[in-house]
Order: sequence, then C-alpha cells, then structure tokens
Amino acid sequence: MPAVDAQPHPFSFALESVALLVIDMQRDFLLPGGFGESLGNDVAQLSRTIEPLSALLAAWRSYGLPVIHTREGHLPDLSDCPPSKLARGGIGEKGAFGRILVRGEYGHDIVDELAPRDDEIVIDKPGKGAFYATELSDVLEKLNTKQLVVTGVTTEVCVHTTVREANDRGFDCLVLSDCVGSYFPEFQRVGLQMIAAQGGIFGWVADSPTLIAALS
Ligand code: C5J
Repeated sequence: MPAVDAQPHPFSFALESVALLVIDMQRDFLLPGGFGESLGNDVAQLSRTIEPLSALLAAWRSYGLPVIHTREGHLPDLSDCPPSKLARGGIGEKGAFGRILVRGEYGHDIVDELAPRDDEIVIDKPGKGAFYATELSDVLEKLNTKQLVVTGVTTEVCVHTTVREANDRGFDCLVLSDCVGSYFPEFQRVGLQMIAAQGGIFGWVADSPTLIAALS
C-alpha cells in the first residue's frame, strides 16, 4: 500500500480504491479575460496549478487510475441556479468566453492543458460542492472508491466544500497543495491549514511530487 508523506501524518492508500478529483479547472476561473479576472482577481494564483496538475495527470493516467473532473455551471435556462446565486450577478450574463458559467459555453469548459480524456468522467455541478445535486456518489460507489486525491480551484470555495462533503460521506481526502489554488494567498494558506488541523479534521495535505514519488 503506497504511503505519502503528508500533514498531519502519512496518507496510505490502495490503488484499487483511490480516485483523482479535478475540481472546476475551467477557463472562466483560470484564463485572463474570464469571469474570475472580471471580478478583479489575480488569475495567476490559479494558473500556477496547471503545470503540476498536468504532470500529476500524466502519472495518474499511466497507472490507469480513475480521474473525475468537475465543472461548476448551469443549464442555459438557469433553472438549476438558486435565485440567491443569480442575484449576486454574473451567472448567465455575457462574458468574454460566452455566457458565464453556462454549460456548453467556451468559458465553462476545462482549460486545454487539462482536457478530460474520452474515458474520464466529467461531473457538471450547479453548486460549490461536487456531491450536491450530482451523480458523484453513485460514480464513486461504482468505482469502489474510498479515498480521494483532491485538486482544482478554488481552495477555499469548491475544493473546501467538496472535501467537507466527502469527509461527511466517509471518504479519506488527500489535498495537494500545489494543485489547488485560491485567488487569495491568505485563503490558500489558511484553507490548507484548516484541512489538516486537529489531527486531520477534513483530511491530509501533501504536494504532487511527493504523491507521484509514492506511486512509483
Ligand atoms: C467559485 C469555485 N469560486 N470553483 N467556484 O465560485 O471555487
């Protein structure tokens, strides 16, 4: 059983019951000119995750292990978007890459470098958490997944919400510090600390080179 040097203590996992979750690596969050940048955010804080995540994906795929991608977004008629989220603005409006966070639009899709392969699962989610109103629980049950390696953006929003949901559903989560990103350096630091605090209250934290080394 591989073990990864992690905080707060080593993370052991079984190859037959682990899956990689890649959360919301979408153009609208990551690319200059997209929704994220239009809100005044520094997208470089997110795009720095693309390179380590590409390397991790290559290693992960070489072992034939499952990869699940998620995308935050809504139906074109926005019927799955809570009025409270709509009222905050942005969603469904015309952005540089099409209607913001609407399924089928260019900006809603995943950045080219991390494009899902045809055999990989893509979960479209209306909320921050990947379990809310999606088929993720069923997918993980079918795969016999017990442990999740969690990557993506943003650390304190969709990554945190998903890790908390997963934790309550009995999954062990390893969050990779260099493969998750926040627009806010302080939230990145504290967000990761919160995962591993109190003996790993939500999970474990390591970096991707350490995980890749443990795989080989
Ligand atoms: C946000 C996300 N931040 N994927 N979405 O709205 O974290």
